[in-house]
Amino acid sequence: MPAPTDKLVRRAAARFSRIPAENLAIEVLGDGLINHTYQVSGSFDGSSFVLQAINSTVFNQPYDILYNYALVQQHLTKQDNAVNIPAMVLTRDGRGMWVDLERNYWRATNYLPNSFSKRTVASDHLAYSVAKCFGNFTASLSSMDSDALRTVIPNFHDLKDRFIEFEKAVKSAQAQNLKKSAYIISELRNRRKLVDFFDLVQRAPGFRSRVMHHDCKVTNVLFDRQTDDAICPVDLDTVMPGKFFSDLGDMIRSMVCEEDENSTNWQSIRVRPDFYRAILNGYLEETNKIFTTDELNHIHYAGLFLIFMQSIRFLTDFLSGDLYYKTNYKEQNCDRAFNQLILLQDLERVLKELYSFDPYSL
Ligand code: GN1
Ligand code: MG
Repeated sequence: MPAPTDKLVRRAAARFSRIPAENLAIEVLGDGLINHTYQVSGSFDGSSFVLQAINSTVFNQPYDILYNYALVQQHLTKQDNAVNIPAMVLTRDGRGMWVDLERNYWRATNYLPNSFSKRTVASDHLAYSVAKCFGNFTASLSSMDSDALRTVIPNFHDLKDRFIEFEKAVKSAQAQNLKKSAYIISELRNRRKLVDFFDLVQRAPGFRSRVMHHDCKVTNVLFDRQTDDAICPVDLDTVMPGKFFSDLGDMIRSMVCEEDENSTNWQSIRVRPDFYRAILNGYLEETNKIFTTDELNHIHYAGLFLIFMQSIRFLTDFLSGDLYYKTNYKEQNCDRAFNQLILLQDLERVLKELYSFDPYSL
């Protein structure tokens, strides 16, 4: 999805604001790989909101996002001590979405004053704070019927399906791309056992269907400027039914390493064991009362699944001609896949050394 022109962004912003378009200050926000996101501020009263153009190739039922958002918000407001999520901002004529002539779907949420986001976390305490925040989200929504939510992207965290798509991409890839990624392909294939275990998670009743955020990377949580604590999850487009591993897994994936998924400082891509522990502690403090014994006994699969799946997804996109993720240079998706593979290998080492856990020994 090409970025909307400045003129179009301004027109969209004006739909959600009583302030005339020419008096709105607009800035690109965050570094999402799918949607285009902006912060819009009124020059009169200083109030801000977050405006987003939804990528309707990826989210082909954009109204389902609003439907799920409203259900989740309603449920959270009814729970004691539940995290809050930013309120939806409606268009001037009271709608949740504005669709322009190019069929871009625009929607908006409140900007929380004094909030900001981070690309990585610098201390294990911060990692703990993020994990506790998302843990609160999981636990507060565990009393909700997950089937009430719409499935916005079918098979989204389905490792089996992702692996099949990856093998298809390998079959139809160009020779030079196969050559460039031969090592990554073979290392990913060596980890087929993770797919088999995922298959069991899909079928066994001890792994419940749960409301999952499905994109719990650190950039999707807001921090408080004063206290530096995590205050609430954002980017709720992929909230839908899922399994226990998704949210914990993405937090591990995005916080356990001091480099993010775009880094090519291969030497620095490694797991910080104290951060791993802090993430588990923060998340489980909130969720151990709602997770089943099966889920708790298999908790170490969360990080492995998500990092493995992300490496597969980046490589699939590279092999298919970079159709899905935004990229800044030609082989970026291949680099991202390699980054995630190194992280996966290091997590396997840490789990074996510190937790005597080896997912491939079964
Ligand atoms: C995408 O657009 P963004 O950055 O919020 C992706 C996630 C990936 C992530 C990798 C709908 O999220 O699943 O984990 O990139 N979202 C979708 O950074 O595919
Ligand atoms: Mg997202």
